[in-house]
Amino acid sequence: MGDSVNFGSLHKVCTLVVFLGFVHLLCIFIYYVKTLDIQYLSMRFQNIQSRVQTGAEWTATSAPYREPDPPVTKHSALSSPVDNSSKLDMCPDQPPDLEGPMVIEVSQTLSLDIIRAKNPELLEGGRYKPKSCISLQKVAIIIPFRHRDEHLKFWLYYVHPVLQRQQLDYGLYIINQDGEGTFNRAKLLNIGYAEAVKEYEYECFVFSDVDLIPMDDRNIYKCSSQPRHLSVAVDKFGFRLPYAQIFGGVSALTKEQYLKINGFSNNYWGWGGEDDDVYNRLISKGMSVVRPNSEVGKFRMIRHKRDENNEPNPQRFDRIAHTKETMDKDGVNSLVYQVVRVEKDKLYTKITVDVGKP
Ligand code: BGN
Repeated sequence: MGDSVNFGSLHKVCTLVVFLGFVHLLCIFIYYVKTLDIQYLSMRFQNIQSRVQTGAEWTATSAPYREPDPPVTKHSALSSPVDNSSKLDMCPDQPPDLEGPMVIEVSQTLSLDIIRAKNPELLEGGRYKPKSCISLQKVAIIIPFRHRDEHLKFWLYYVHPVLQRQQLDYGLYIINQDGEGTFNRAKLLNIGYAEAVKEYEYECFVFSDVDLIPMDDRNIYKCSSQPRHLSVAVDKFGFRLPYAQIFGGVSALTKEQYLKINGFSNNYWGWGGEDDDVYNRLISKGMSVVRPNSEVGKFRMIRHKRDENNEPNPQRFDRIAHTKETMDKDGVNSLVYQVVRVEKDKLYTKITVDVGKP
């Protein structure tokens, strides 16, 4: 009888101990959950997810070129000492100071000092943004270049004031091919893109030949919802579009449009075809080309003799016949080059590059 009483109380004590143990564990668990930073965890989770996505995009091609981290915007370089940009309105769709048709004279002698004096609001590297409003787009203007200093002076003299009247937040990049090897225009344009995005959060890229001067400032150097061809009526072609698919001369692509087509081909050495290849890329990705009318789209081409080491490329016909098959492997994801020199002037950023050989 006494034994059974002892066993009964022992059972009660054990039940109590187990119960207290359970309550203790429950308290620890509740405390742990309360101290967790749920927001931090969800951020970490999103971060991991987005890295997996971007990684897949780039590693699939084992590309030497990588999209850089977003540049740290150096506000001090572009704003007045007291940054009042938060109080500014967006610039209007139609900039108020445009002049319309312009007279372009390419016979006078110009010096860089005269051009610098004419553009006092430019900042180091050929950068500008309006003081009175927030630009609608941040635009990188990219010019492929070699031995065309006289043409560049006319371009700077005429186009810088136009871009400022157009109220653009812009930077000018002259991509100079080093050495005397065969010229590669499209690869220089890819390099311009890759170098510009390292410096600023450009949203739009205008690719321009150095010898093309707009004759009407209503032809705004910015991007549209579809890729834009700006040089539609060049004097050399009788102010007419030479053929419906032309995309050379001056054209504008948003960052998204450019990346969708994997940039431009790096394999067009010598003159011709690289712009037709870009057109094929755009069409194959379901985009179309938009243009201003032939009044607004007038351009003067500065006359020149054929450049040395830029002979018509005999491979261009074959290459443009195979754009669709090659474009995913040949473009900004396979871009390899060496920067030889970077010069920052008030009028431009000039980047001399080694593009290699065919
Ligand atoms: C085309 C060139 C373009 C050039 C325009 C204008 C070719 C490819 C073979 C048909 N295309 O003939 O690259 O921009 O002329 O000069 O040569």
